[in-house]
Amino acid sequence: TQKVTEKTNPTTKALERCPDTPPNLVGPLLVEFNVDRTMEHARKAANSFIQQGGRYKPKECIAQQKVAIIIPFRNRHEHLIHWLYYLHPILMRQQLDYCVYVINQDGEGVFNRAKLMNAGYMEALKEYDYECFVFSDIDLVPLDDRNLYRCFNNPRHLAVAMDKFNYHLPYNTYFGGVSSLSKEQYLKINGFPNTYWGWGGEDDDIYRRVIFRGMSISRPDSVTGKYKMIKHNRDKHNDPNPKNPGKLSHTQSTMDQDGINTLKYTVKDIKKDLLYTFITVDIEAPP
Ligand code: BGN
Repeated sequence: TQKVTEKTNPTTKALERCPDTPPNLVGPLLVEFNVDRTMEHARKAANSFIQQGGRYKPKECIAQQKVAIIIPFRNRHEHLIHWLYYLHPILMRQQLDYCVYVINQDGEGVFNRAKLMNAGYMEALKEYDYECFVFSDIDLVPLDDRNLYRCFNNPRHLAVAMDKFNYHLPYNTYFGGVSSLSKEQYLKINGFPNTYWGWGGEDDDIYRRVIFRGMSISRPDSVTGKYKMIKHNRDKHNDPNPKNPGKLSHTQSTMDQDGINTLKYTVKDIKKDLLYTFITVDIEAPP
C-alpha cells in the first residue's frame, strides 16, 4: 500500500489552530423539552463524527482546548437524553476537543453534587490530558451557542440567566448550574468540597474558594448566558441539608483539608455509550 504523504497528496495540509470565535455558531437556539425524545434522536443529532464515549474533536482545525464535561448524575435518564440531544451539536460547533463524563452516584445514600464533580475530574484525567473542566447539571441546556464551554482567565460561571430565575442571577455571588475551571484554577482552590451532603451550599463554597484564592468570576453577558431548565420533581435523597449553610463561614479555614487532596471514592463501573462515558462511583454516602 502506498503511504499518503504531503507530496503524493497535495490536498493534505497541516492543521491550524481553531479560531478564537468558532465560525459556525448560530446564536439563539430553540429548545423544547416537551417532546418524546429517545437516545436514537440524540445519536442522529450528534451525527457520525462522534466517537465512542461521547468524544469529539474538530477535523478542520486543532481545538484551542481539551475539555472534559463533567455531569453529576443519579436517576435522570430522560434529562440525559435531552442534554445530549442539544449539547453535542453545540459543542461540535464550538470546535472543542471534548468528552462527556456522566458521574453516576452508586446506591441510595444522600446525594453529593460537589464530590461527584471531584470524582469526575479525577476519572477524566486518567483518560486524557484535559486542560479545562466544565461542570454541568444534567437539567440545564444553553439557549445560545455563543456561550462557550471552555475555560477563561478566571473561573467561569456560565449559567447566568436561567429561566427559573427569570433570566437573572438569583444573587450576585451565585455560582451554580454550569461552571468551568482550568486544571490550574481547579487545583488552586483544592478542587471542590466533599462534605456538602444533600442540597444546597456547595456552589457557594466553591465561589468562596475562588475569591479566597485571589481570583474573580468570569461570566458571559445575560443574553449569551440564557439557560432553560428541565422541569422536574425534587429528587429523593437530596433534601436541603440544614448543616450546609453554616459550613460556609468556615470555607477559608477548611478548604485546604476538604477537597481534591482528601477525595475518597471507588469506581464501580465504567460504561462507554456512543454519546457519553458513564462512570458509577461509590462516594461513601451516608444513608
Ligand atoms: C442558594 C443555595 C445554593 C443554590 C441557590 C439557588 C445555600 C447555602 C445557604 C445560603 N445556597 O440558597 O446552593 O444553588 O440557592 O437555588 O443553600
